[in-house]
Amino acid sequence: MFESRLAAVAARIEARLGDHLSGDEGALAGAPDRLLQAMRHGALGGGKRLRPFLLIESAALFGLTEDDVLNCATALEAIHCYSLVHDDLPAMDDDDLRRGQPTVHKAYDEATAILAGDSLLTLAFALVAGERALPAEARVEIALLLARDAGAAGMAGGQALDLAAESTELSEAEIARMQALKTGALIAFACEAGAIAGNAGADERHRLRRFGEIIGLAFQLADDLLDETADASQLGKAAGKDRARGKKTLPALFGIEWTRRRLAELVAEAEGVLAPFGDRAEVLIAAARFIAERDR
Ligand code: GRG
Repeated sequence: MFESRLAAVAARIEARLGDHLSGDEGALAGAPDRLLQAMRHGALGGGKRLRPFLLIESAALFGLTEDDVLNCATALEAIHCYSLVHDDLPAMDDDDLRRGQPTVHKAYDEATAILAGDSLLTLAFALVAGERALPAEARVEIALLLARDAGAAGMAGGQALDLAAESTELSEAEIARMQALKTGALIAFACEAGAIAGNAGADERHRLRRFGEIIGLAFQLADDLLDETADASQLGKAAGKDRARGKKTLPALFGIEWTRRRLAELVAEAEGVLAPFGDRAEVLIAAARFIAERDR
């Protein structure tokens, strides 16, 4: 049930991204063909689309439909895809493959990959601004939150801390901060943006943010656990490099059993935060479980 709902949202995000990246309309009308192709390469044909799913389901808690927030959800996925395109660059993780395909700089070239990432990031703000079903104040608030959570005080800042960690050892608390920004900020944004779109009260909005932060932690922990339990042949190049560099992760420090227990605790905490919503939060709770127990 949960997986089919996720697949349905993923298909809609794929279609909406595809429409925008055709370059036939909106902010991308008239963009150079090769750049559009590189953007499509980086954004289409793969990915779980979890972040837009969380945004849509958070908004649904307040009675909004998928159509009401589809552009905001697509914007979030565009930013996620930009981050992956840039993360794969030689100056960052230097990866050849992403989602089973050559990375954008391998399929095109480095400069084009930088520009494709830049353009996906920029597109995101046009999509939020154009979310016609939402009042203008909500669009502005979501855009400001997105700027914080994707930028230097959020995901990009977390990436900077991660890169700096290659030359210094991080403490457990520093690892947690880096991950909360690098991976957690966009996931927390997804849930809080749904609450803003739904005109939630302060307490409800705070609960959605907190839920997002908790499942963001679980997401990263599950990712590190997948790397830790994979044998060398299953490891992606990035994870293999991380392991070779001796990069510290919590599963590497505390072991697999500790990690599984911690994941179960995080799911229970996430459930507690959403308890006041009762059965309405069922899909979000299922998402938390999926994130903690995922095998991909
Ligand atoms: C370059 C500004 C900038 C930021 C990069 C997100 C990120 C920051 C780097 C990605 C590196 C990485 C593999 C992090 C681990 C967690 C993560 C974000 C995994 C990929 O997300 P999924 O599993 O990917 O949602 P799909 O392919 O499903 O979209």
